Amino acid sequence: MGSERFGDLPDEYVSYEKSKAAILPIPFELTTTFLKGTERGPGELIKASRALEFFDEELGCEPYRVGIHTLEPLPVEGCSQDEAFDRIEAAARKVLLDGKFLVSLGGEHSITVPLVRAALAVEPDLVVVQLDAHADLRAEYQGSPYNHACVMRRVRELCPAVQIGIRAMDLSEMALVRREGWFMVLDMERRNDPSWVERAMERINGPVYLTVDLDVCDPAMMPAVGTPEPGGFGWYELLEFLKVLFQRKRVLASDLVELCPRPGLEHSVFIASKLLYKIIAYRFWADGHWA
Ligand SMILES: [Mn+2]
Repeated sequence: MGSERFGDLPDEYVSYEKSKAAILPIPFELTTTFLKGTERGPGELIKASRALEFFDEELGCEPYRVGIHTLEPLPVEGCSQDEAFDRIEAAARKVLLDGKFLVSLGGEHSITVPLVRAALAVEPDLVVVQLDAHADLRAEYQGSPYNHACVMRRVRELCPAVQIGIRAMDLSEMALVRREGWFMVLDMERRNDPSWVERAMERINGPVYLTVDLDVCDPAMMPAVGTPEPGGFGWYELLEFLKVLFQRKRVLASDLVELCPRPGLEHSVFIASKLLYKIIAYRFWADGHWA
């Protein structure tokens, strides 16, 4: 037997060839700065997915019928950052060139850099949409330009990005955003001004790579993250935005990162697995799959 598959789905819905969606577990953790354990995120999420209901009561369909293939976890534990990034980029590029909707599971947020590189090889006009509590715009952090606190700085060097839900940054990051005129929706602004969704849609003028740092959520709902921050999205607020995003933009690939399982916080892991399933559901609902 190979490794665990998402949802323990029946054989006819999991082959690589027939599946429209592919899940890539990336248990990589090297530079997290507060709580450790994100390398156990992908495995625990997949384990928790066995408890999911596979009917989507909102969309009135069974999203797994598009086929969901779970790839082998990438062997990146103990790798140097360079080696891990090369493996991540190569694995992601193959799945994208095969025309599948790719959802990668972290692991720490730094994995988004090679994932975006892979997506850019397929779609040069890519725009990255980041849902995150943190700006992650430091030039370097703790001696590394590829620390998880630098991920969006590296992404911004590759392509345009839209940052949403931000509620933790330092003065230099805010100065940089102002100076460059970069688009960012602070979590406070999101709460106070509903026009943020339309403003974000205007700025997303190309195919999308979606990166979801789970700390964008309210830590009351999602405490199992490496760096929890007060505030953030509730479940339905998050779904409402994702539904609009998938409906209006072509989303090529997504990741869910920074899940940091800890005893007593199993609900977070289950919620993350349900979020992954909703992302796949919206992606193919937007294609008219269940119209
Ligand atoms: Mn974050």
